[in-house]
Amino acid sequence: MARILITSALPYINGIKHLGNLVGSQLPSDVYARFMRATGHEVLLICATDEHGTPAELAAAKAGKPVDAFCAEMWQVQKDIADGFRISFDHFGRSSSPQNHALTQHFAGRLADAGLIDEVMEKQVYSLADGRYLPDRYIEGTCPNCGYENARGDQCENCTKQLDPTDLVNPRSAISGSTDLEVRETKHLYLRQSKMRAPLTEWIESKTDWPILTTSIAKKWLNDGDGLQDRGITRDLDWGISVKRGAEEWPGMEGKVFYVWFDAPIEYIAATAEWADATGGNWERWWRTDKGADDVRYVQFMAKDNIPFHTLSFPATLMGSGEPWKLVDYIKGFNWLLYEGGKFSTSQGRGVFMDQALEILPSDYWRWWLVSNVPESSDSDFTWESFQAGINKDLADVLGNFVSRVTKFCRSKWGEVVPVGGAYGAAEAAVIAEISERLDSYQVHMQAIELRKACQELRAIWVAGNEYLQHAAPWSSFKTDPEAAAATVRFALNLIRLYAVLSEPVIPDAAQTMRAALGAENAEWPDDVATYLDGLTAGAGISVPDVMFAKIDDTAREALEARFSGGN
Ligand code: B3M
Ligand code: ZN
Repeated sequence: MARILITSALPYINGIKHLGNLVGSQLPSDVYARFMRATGHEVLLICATDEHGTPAELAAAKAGKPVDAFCAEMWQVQKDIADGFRISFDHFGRSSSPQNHALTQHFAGRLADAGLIDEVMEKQVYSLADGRYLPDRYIEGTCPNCGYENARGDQCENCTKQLDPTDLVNPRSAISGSTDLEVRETKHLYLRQSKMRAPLTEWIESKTDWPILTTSIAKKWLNDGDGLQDRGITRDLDWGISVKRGAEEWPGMEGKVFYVWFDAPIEYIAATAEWADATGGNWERWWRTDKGADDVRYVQFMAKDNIPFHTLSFPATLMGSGEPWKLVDYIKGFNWLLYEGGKFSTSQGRGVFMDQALEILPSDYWRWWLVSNVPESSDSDFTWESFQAGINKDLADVLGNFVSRVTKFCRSKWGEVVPVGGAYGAAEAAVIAEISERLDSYQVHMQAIELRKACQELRAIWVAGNEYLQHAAPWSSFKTDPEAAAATVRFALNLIRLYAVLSEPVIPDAAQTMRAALGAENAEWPDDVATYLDGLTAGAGISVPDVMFAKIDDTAREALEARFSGGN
């Protein structure tokens, strides 16, 4: 038994996420956590909302709410949606928590003591009308290169030229449109990441088992020069964690806050402290290698754009502190989920958002399609046709149909009990042999977090039951050899119990339905398949569950296609 710390990238607070965000961290982290718990490991699954930064301030302003109230509300919304998708977080925290304030300030103090922080005077654009400094992206004007009128302060979208806000002709605030801007000098803290090159390189080189996607991105930024540039870790904003050196004031930094990407990964630790405060748990046992965390295996889940921050900046913070913090052992990064061949778009209403998904269909339908099509080795494409096929074929025709046929046939011939009599023979032995092999590889894929392959095995395990039932045909044998038919149905009911347990990491609600039908609420993960498939007591009660998966017909699919195609 191992101890496994799992974190899912923190969803940004400013809006409800789409299915692409769900499949890129929260959902796979949950599948892995559920599998690891089911196979007897001690697991802590942590996530939180990422609440600071300009986008949060602007989203709050747009909603006409104070930013703290806005964040509190959106935290609840995101938490409810995660619950709706049955994401089994042990704690869903908030990066604005007091624990994160203290820890972020603590790290800044330690980094400063280690000589890893520089104080730098910078020129920043201040908007008198907005009463605030404007980050580069919030300054617009005419591109000096191509004359495009809506170029942003960091880059011209039209000609792709990288810009400084001071390059823009006729600059204006993207927030208010005001041109009453001035350049002011302001002091900021820079993390001297460049000094961490040697330990970071050595650490990344040692991670020979990481997925190629993760290491290739990490090494690109490491060797590119750019990735390890010294990086500003403070901002002139109101909302955020005040810049302090540990518990002390930081002269010259009054009224400034830490950059959102500095405090967000620290929230992984702080959220664990939040969990500990709420439950009486011990967070240091998960995070401090001097307090037991050297036994922990730490796995992170994230989309690929977040990889540089997790392979360079956050480890630089942890290592640079000079304290014994637990570093990540394995980073599972994901490619993009496309929507009907293109991008999901919030502004155009293109694609399905997490709240809408749950209004349309139960969470297991989404979980099954998303996990079995998770963008592991390349991007994957959500299409309604593929979704319809996945639900109708895999869930309804294969799994749902098996459960329904077996339980209904049982009820019609023996009543709601596990049939007594008969004995297993060669056909059952063949299924046991096949499933034993497939179970091994299902477990290997799950342990390796190869979720697509794991789903293929799971599906094949369901198919094995269907084929067995088709051949054994108890509805025919019942007339000539009722004992044989009893054995077949008893074996098939045992298969349902096995399916409940094995399917739980991916489709937990359906698993619960199957468990309940078999009176197998407490069934544990199988060890030996042959013994397991003889586990139900003959004569014990069963029930016929309601239809587990309804098919999606073409009319319904077309309506969904039209509804989410964008253009609003
Ligand atoms: N909030 C990225 C995002 O929402 C960012 C992840 C932080 S993980 C520490 O896409
Ligand atoms: Zn341009």
